[in-house]
Amino acid sequence: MTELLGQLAKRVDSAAQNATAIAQLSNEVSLSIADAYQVQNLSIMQRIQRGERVMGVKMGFTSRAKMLQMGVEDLILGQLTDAMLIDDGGKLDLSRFIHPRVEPEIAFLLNKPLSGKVSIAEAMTAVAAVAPALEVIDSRYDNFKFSLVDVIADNCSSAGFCVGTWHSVNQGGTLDISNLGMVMEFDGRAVQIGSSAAILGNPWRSLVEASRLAAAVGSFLPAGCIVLAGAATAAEALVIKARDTCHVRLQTQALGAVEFSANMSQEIAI
Ligand code: OOG
Ligand code: MG
Repeated sequence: MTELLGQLAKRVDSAAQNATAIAQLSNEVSLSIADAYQVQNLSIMQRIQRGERVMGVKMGFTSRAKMLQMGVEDLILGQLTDAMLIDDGGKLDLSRFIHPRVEPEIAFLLNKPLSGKVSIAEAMTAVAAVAPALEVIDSRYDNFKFSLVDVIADNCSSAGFCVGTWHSVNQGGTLDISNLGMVMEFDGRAVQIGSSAAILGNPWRSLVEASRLAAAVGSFLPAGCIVLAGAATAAEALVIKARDTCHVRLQTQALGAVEFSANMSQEIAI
């Protein structure tokens, strides 16, 4: 079984590297959730062998809008590496991806580890700062369609993340992020509008769930880790023509904005 899981990890990893879609793994093999997380871990090990460094984790399906869009109703946890980081205000080359989508998120920066079952109050004391974030997802599966185990094995579609200015939460009391307006724009046009309340009713809850899910796979969230809380709205397809640019921006209440410019460095052969 371990050998099979290793082969599946190579399959999702090379699909990501070559920006080529593959068939869902579940068409061929029956995987448990634990198997799927093992495939995810083995694929991250491939990245580490190429010199990438794990910077954090991301939660998925923490909002109703995302569950409905993708037809999956369970929370999932994926891993973020430095190769996925997009500078705030930076450029993103979309030719690296298969069918990228972008979603509005909130990021946490931990200054203490979190492990196992924790309360919201405990989770809060482990957080140094909060920031607005944009996540780029790119399922390695044909037509962006998958089952729960498929998406877990594919590192929860993780492809890129862009974090805005960090707002310290430990200085001068609390920062209320429970119901912040979030507007995601493509070239100045609003494409998704929502509230941080859509993330499990309160984004802090996502941190509690991230700690629980990490423990379920024998892991924890270390100090210095970035945690993406999950999209507040449905994801928006980032489709542009060769040589065009799309300016993607998320404006949030209280936390400010985060943005990047997406372009295609290569012509797409038709
Ligand atoms: C899976 C990733 C979900 C989120 O924020 O809910 C996710 C997907 O939709 O492909 O990142
Ligand atoms: Mg996301």
